[in-house]
Amino acid sequence: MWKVKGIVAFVVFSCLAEGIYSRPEIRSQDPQWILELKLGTTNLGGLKPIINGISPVSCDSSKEKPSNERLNNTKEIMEKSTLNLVELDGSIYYFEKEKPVNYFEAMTFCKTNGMDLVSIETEAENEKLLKYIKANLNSFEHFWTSGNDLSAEGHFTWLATGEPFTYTNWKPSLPDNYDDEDCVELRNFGDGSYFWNDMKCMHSLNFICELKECTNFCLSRP
Ligand SMILES: [Ca+2]
Ligand SMILES: [Ca+2]
Repeated sequence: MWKVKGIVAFVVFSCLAEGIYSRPEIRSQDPQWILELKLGTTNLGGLKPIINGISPVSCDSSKEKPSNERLNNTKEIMEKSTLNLVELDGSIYYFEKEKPVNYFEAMTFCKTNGMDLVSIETEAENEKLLKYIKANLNSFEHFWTSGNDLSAEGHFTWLATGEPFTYTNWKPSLPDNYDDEDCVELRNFGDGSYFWNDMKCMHSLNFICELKECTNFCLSRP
């Protein structure tokens, strides 16, 4: 009997401790999707339908689509989206250049269109984006990515995937956290020189959305 009571007490204490010490700070100015993340009522891996009639891409590895079906899905999205999507080596991006917004508004825009702010995980992806920007958008200086160190200063992660940075392309001497900068931009420093910089999240910048089929993070889930 005492053993049962002990187990019950332990469970109750654990739940209380979880509530007291682990609950993220909820701020009224947070966008709805951030509130949902903090409250655990949404799943970052899930994608909303981009257009009526197109199913969201599943991140359940057991339901991974064959490559030809993925290609058809990509083509369908390219044909039907009202956004001016760009396909670069099989990946789909959206470059916002008309309406600069803060980091949170940029992520909200991407997510409500079935995408995420871009995560630049490899040198090949960075080069691919730069090649397109240099050829088409070289008059634009700033683009938000999904990178930030909001949760722990100096520890940068991609919000879209939850993964820490592995590949980076910081300008030398950056990130500098100047006046508490926590969100990562891809920036034209002039003369065709593009690097990453940490920037204050509330600045209004252009941004890049990325349509991810499914991340390694999702696929590694049981
Ligand atoms: Ca910072
Ligand atoms: Ca900086």
